[in-house]
This record gives sequence, C-alpha cells and structure tokens, in this order.
Amino acid sequence: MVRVEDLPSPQHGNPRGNPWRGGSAPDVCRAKAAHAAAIAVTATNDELNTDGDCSLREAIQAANTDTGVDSCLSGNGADTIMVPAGTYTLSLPSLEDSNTSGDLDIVGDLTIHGAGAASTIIDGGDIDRVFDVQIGANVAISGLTITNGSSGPANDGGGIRNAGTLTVNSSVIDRNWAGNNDSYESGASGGEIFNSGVLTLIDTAVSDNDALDGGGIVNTGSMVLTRSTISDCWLSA
Ligand SMILES: [Ca+2]
Ligand SMILES: [Ca+2]
Ligand SMILES: [Ca+2]
Repeated sequence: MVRVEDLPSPQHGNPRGNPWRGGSAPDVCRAKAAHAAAIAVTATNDELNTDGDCSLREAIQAANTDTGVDSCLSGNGADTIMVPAGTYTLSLPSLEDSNTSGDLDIVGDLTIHGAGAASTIIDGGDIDRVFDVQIGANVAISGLTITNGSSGPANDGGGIRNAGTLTVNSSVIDRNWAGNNDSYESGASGGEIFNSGVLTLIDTAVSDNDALDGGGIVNTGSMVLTRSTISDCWLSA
C-alpha cells in the first residue's frame, strides 16, 4: 500500500505531475492498513470466564471470535497472541471443537508468540492434545514448548492436530501421546502431530512421542521440515 506521505510533496515538484497538487488526497489514500494490537496473555491458569484477566484459552477465543473475552483485547481478523514466560497447563477436560474445554481449538488466522521454548511451556495436562488447528485456519506458532498432550482413545495427534496451514518455528514438541498416556489406544496415531493440512516445522525439535501408529508425526497432507529433528519416537505396534 502506498501512503500519501511516501510520495513527493507538491512543493518539491513532481516531473510527471502530482495528481493531488493544490488539493487534498483522496481519503482512501490516507487510510493506513489496520493492524490489530497483539492480544497479551496475563494468566497461566486454564479458564474461560470473566474474572478480569486473559488466559491463553481466553486469548484464543478472542482471536477465534473477533470479540473481547474477559480482559483480552478483541481479535480482528488475523490476530497475534503474545504468551509470556510461564507454564500454561490445560485443566478443562471434555472433547469439543469450540475451544471451551479440552484442547485449544484455533479456527482463524493466528500467530502465537511465546517467550522462547525454554521459558513458555504449554502443558496439555494429559487431558487432551494441546493445539487443534481447524480446516481453513492459517496459524504460526513460535517460541513455545508443547508437552504432555494426550489425545484420548482413537483420537489422533497427541500434541497437535493440524487440518489447516500450520508453521511451527523455534519450538520444542516433547512428550506427547496419541491415545491415553502410556496406554496406546487403538486407532490413535501421530504421537506428536497428526497433519492432514499443510505443516512446516522450522528450527523445531520433536521428541519422546508415543502412539500406536506414528510416534512422531503422521502426515496425510503436506509437510516441510527445515533444520528440525524428530527423535525418540516409540510405537506400540
Ligand atoms: Ca479469565
Ligand atoms: Ca481473529
Ligand atoms: Ca478440539
């Protein structure tokens, strides 16, 4: 987008003629691209309520719905969430895809920035997988550790299930299980990630993941790994 202030000013002349000389630029040209402010997470506990803070689940709900949720800023189209250092443990069991409990469901375009994989830990608490990226969502995650996800019986993707477009950068994905923790449930695959969409891992380590089928990553979509490792994967069969 070209902004009016980037163009030669009328008093300095414009050899090809300034179309706005002597007049005002059209308002449409003065408009700058709207950039939604990042949604800042302020609480480590897992909740979706109105107690005056902004949990990670509340921040994702604000981004998903483009509304204010508790004290989280309202999302607005493609959003960014900042997650400071801390351990964020999921604690609201039950399975649904509306981000109200269980895993963190992402339905829209979203960037999640942690403070670094050593300091921002997203812990599934063994109640469900950690992130569930829905069809049509375009998501970028960086600077996180994702651990202790457990997708439950016959559910794929212990740490992440991706049906959208997901890029994970500079993160650690460690100790997640497809199925119940250490029970190797039948039909569960992709201990760390089950990908049916478009997955890119950059500078990311995937390790110590268990599943009946595909301890590390099961990919039925497309996947690119750049400077990333997959290690210590265990299969029950
Ligand atoms: Ca809250
Ligand atoms: Ca949004
Ligand atoms: Ca889900």
